[in-house]
Amino acid sequence: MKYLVMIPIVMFILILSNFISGVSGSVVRNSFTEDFETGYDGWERTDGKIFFPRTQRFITYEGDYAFRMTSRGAQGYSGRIEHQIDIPLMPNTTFEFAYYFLWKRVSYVGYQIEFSDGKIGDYFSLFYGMFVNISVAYIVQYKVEASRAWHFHHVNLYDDYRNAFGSVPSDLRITSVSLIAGDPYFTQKFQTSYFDSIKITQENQRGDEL
Ligand SMILES: [Ca+2]
Repeated sequence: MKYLVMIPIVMFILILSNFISGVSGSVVRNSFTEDFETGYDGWERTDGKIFFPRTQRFITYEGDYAFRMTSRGAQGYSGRIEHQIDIPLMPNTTFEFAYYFLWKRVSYVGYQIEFSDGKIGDYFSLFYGMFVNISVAYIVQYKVEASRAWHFHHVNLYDDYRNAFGSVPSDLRITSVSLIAGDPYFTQKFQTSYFDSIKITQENQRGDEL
């Protein structure tokens, strides 16, 4: 008798789990979240020399872990670690991120967004140097931020893109997000930076996430 009852229950659980994975699958397509609580799968070095990249729990913004990048590079980047994504850019697309730096030995530390038309958006804490928007890249720079403190920012990617380039193609997508430490003056000094709480998502008018 027990088995007869269990079979429908098992079937119900299987159907329910399919339904849940189907729902979360649709959420994944429109948003990206990384909190580094379970490692850093999907993140790949693309520039610079990076020493012992890892998640660690001594300096975190949220949860038990954040990602640590110690880099010393060339070609303009001290270090750059990229994650491919594929998310449409819509009027309600927002980008949240947190970073922390032990010191200011290179020019900047922050994040880079790439779009499907090849254009770029940079969001970084400026240590020194001067950067201006160019035809393929816009820069949002946060000045005079303290070392050894977390800095969290929340921006609207659509507004930033439109303000920089005038209009937004209707089918534009976000193709990657990178953790960056920029060394365009080729100091080649060691820079240690921490990253956490990354979220690219579509917020509705009530401030909820779709
Ligand atoms: Ca975390």
